[in-house]
Amino acid sequence: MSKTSKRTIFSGVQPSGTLHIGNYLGAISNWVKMQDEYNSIFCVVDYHAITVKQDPKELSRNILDVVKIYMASGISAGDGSAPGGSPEKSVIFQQSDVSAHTELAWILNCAAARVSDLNKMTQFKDKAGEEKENVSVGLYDYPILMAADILLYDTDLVPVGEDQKQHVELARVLARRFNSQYGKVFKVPGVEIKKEGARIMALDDPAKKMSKSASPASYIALTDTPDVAAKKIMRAVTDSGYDIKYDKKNKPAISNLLTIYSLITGEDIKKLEIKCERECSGYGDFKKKVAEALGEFLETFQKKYNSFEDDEVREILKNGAEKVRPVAEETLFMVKHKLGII
Ligand code: AQP
Repeated sequence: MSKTSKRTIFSGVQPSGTLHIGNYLGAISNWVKMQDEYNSIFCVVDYHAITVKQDPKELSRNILDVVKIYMASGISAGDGSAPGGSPEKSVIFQQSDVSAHTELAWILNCAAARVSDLNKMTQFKDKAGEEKENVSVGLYDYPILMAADILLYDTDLVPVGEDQKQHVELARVLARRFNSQYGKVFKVPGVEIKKEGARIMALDDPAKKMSKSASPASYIALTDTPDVAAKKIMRAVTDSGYDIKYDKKNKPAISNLLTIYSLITGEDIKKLEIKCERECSGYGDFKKKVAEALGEFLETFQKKYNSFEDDEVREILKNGAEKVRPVAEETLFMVKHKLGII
């Protein structure tokens, strides 16, 4: 991959479990829209996943499955000749295949990041909770590796869900700090967050974000059958009252379901409120509609998802790493040169 005149986007997903509609609606669907306009690099961030314990067999399965999710969502990588393939618009690769990521992370740890930067990270506080003395050092340092991922590729924009905004802001701080101390190497990246769907909430607790490491009842996996998804929607918590109204403060659960319904169908939330007022006699009817729309979406999505072979995916990852490695190594070389290592 050579540096092009197009602006570059970089983003990734951890292969830390089954991807859910939050990952899709908040991040991946946005990548699909952006890939025509941008030089697009999408990573399977396996080194991020091992910041918490992973079962080795499941991890290697999840790495391939994340690529299948990217492709089923509409990310086109590969040469288009494989079954289900389409013309290449994006590069997909596995983080651990390009060693410059961990090398740069170490350098940023030493030459740019401060303990006080990491102490501000809210995701660490949420994920570590009471266990903060016992979790891995990697979980604490995760945002520095994420900064390295982004900064290696002269990234202009990082499209992510809202939970990752603070991490991208840290990447900006580290880029500026390194540049001012050692001379300019890094482009300072921007963050791109969708207006709707940037934070899809858990079905069992609308105060928490939908998360793949939480209980399966709290999320709709992109691989859930329509029946399983319908059961989860029907059991989702609701708010007091009867109105089907978007009101995040007073009706967080219904607002979350309305957001999902709107993004899946492409219908405006206001129109859906009117439709539901006319056609639903309560939350039960409303949930049935959401479940039906989700079922249709999942069926189409999974047809594509199941059409990809493991070997095809391995080939895409291998080719992707070969394309991005020279760009990453060039940036790393410049960094090492500025530091006086090379
Ligand atoms: N609930 C969400 N709503 C909108 N966007 C979301 N994202 C994650 N959850 C939601 C976005 O999906 C992308 C990939 O996320 P990730 O897997 O790299 O890590 P995460 O943000 O920590 O997601 P999870 O599901 O909560 O994973 P686990 O449980 O493994 O930590 C990111 O752009 C993220 O913002």
